Amino acid sequence: MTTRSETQTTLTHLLTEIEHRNPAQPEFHQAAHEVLETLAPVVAARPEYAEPGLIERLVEPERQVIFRVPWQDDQGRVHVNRGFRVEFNSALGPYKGGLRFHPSVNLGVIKFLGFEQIFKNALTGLGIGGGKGGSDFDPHGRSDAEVMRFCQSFMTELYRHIGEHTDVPAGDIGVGGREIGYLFGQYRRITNRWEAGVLTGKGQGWGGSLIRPEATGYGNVLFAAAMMRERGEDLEGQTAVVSGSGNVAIYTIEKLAALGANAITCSDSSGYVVDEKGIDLDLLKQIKEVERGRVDAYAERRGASARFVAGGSVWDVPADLALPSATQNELNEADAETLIRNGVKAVSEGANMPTTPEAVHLLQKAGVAFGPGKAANAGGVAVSALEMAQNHARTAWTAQRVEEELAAIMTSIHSTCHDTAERYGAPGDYVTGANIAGFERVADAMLAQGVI
Ligand code: NDP
Ligand code: 2IT
Repeated sequence: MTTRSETQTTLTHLLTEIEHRNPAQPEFHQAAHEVLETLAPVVAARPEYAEPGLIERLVEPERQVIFRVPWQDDQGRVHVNRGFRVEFNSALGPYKGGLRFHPSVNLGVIKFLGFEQIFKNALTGLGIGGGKGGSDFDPHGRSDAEVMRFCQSFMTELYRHIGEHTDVPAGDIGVGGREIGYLFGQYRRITNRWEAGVLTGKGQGWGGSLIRPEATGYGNVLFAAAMMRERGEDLEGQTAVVSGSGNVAIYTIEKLAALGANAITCSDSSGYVVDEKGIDLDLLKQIKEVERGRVDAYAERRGASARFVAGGSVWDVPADLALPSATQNELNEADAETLIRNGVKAVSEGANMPTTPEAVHLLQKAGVAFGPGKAANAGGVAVSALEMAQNHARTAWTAQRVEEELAAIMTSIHSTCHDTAERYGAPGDYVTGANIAGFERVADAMLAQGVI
């Protein structure tokens, strides 16, 4: 019988090897550390998980595709971007995960996202494996025609790697309904197939699911509500700081309002807005979803209750709840100290890995309920899987049905993480609970399917 500390030593060696074999991929190292540092209790308790090679296979993507994406701007200039798809693990189902278009995208970023996605998708309880993709293309300031040409060029290479039973991409940063439309059109043209289930986040009327746009934000608020219930509280009357102003942030703010809480901030890469009366969602949606503008325009048009702070940290604004919904490592140690000083009760990650490891540690030590992204933001991919189910059945569910399923999935993820943490001696530690519960499901499937 291996002890926990022997197991931890083995996992630490493995982490060193991961760093060595994957140089210059700090985000991937961070994601691997976060998971492997919590697995010792389960690997020590269940000898089958100590089988040589199991965790080594888990941290090595099944396939990584990198390709050239040339496209022409409206002036006829040629640009060359890089496209990625990392097909990380298909033990539970077809690779599933979003596409990110952002200048910061590189292989390490896509690998961190793909690695997280394996455990997140396992936690949903649905039949989806883990993958992620994207490009260093920056859609900001590009015309619709330029975005269309880029998407068509991207899909002209990607199409050969994906399929409803193989790999099913969706949106992420910089990829929303508009981009999914252009990508789907090109896939359909090249393959001459109506294969609705090849992409999710499609428009309603041509295979999209109701509530998919809302699902990540709504799901995160439901997860935060479940954590608050554990503390004997609900969301009624709580104030919230939300970062970001994209898909996840907008529907986080919407669901908070529906449950009686008040989101008083949003942000983008230019700075943040504080609105004492609470964010006016119609105005934010108009500026972000229709005009594709910046958040300072919100403060300008909202009047006296709102102000724009250029740069700065949204986490300086005191609130009961914090829901980071922009990007990785956007909430650091100093931010965590400020949040704790201001009495934050819960932090729930709408974004992927937005909280640095030092910040997570501080928040947990201070007794703040902390919901890790792979559990808290799983509502998006869960409804993507429901979209796939509707596509396979050639049917469309009502919004009410999808919302009920989403709520049930989030409740189940919360209780799974909560109970697993308790079972492995870490009560209240949702990070450990999420990692172990996700790992158990994937590892069991990998063991059953042999060394592949
Ligand atoms: P969007 O592109 O719709 O919005 C992203 C928002 O975050 C924008 O306000 C953007 O500001 C801001 N942002 C992005 N990068 C940075 C950066 N480097 N610094 C500061 N601000 C930044 O993306 P989503 O809302 O879809 O995604 C947000 C997060 O949620 C990501 O971490 C994503 O991985 C995660 N997520 C998304 C899911 C989904 O279904 N869409 C599901 C689960 C997780 P700006 O416009 O100025 O760049
Ligand atoms: O990070 C994520 O879970 C997503 N971007 C959504 C993935 C999906 O396939 O819906």
